[in-house]
Amino acid sequence: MTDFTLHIGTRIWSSWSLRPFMALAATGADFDAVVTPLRSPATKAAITRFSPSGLVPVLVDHRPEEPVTVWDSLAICEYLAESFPDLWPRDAAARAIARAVSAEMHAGFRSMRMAMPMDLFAARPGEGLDAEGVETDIQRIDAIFADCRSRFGAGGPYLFGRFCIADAMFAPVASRFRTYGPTLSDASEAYVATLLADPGFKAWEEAALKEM
Ligand SMILES: N[C@@H](CCC(=O)N[C@@H](CS)C(=O)NCC(=O)O)C(=O)O
Repeated sequence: MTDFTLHIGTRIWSSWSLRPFMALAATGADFDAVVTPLRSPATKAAITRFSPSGLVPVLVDHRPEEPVTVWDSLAICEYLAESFPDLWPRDAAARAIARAVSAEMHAGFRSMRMAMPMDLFAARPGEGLDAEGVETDIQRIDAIFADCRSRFGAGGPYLFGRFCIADAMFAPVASRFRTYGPTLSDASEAYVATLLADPGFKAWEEAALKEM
């Protein structure tokens, strides 16, 4: 048996599932990803069998003493960071900002989420960009990317230099930006390219192709 099972939704759509997948992939831990197909009449009943919230993602840590089940993408990432502390920046100030932007992503940007749903391999340039609130969301995300890269990114191409949970949280945004093509600053363009080339993201795409 692997150390972890990560229950996820259909990869082309499940933006919430992509986040802990990216974090788990970055740890190098041994894990299985188990897909529950979304958008089917059977979805809710199937997810409810293993998920207390009725939502994916869900992580099961197969500890010999007692398995631990964790739901919610950010809670799963935090749980992983207990065992893999490098999932957050080491510096306390950088770690605090990484947590703040992760929480902001987790709780916000509803207009962008609604108007620009993740659809991994789709190309819909311009669609959804004029919906109410979308421009404001995109400008704020662009500012987060540019600010983190300039203040904390000296050690590598990710928001805080090397990969951390904040990058996992924004990976679905990179996919959305590729699909819908908003205008971004040069710093954000470069960072989006980094996320799209990340080995965890590539592994997700490869598995998504096999799911289709
Ligand atoms: N806040 C939750 C949101 C999870 C969520 O909304 N998951 C969607 C799939 S991406 C889901 O499970 N939907 C259930 C359904 O479609 O019935 C998290 O961060 O994990």
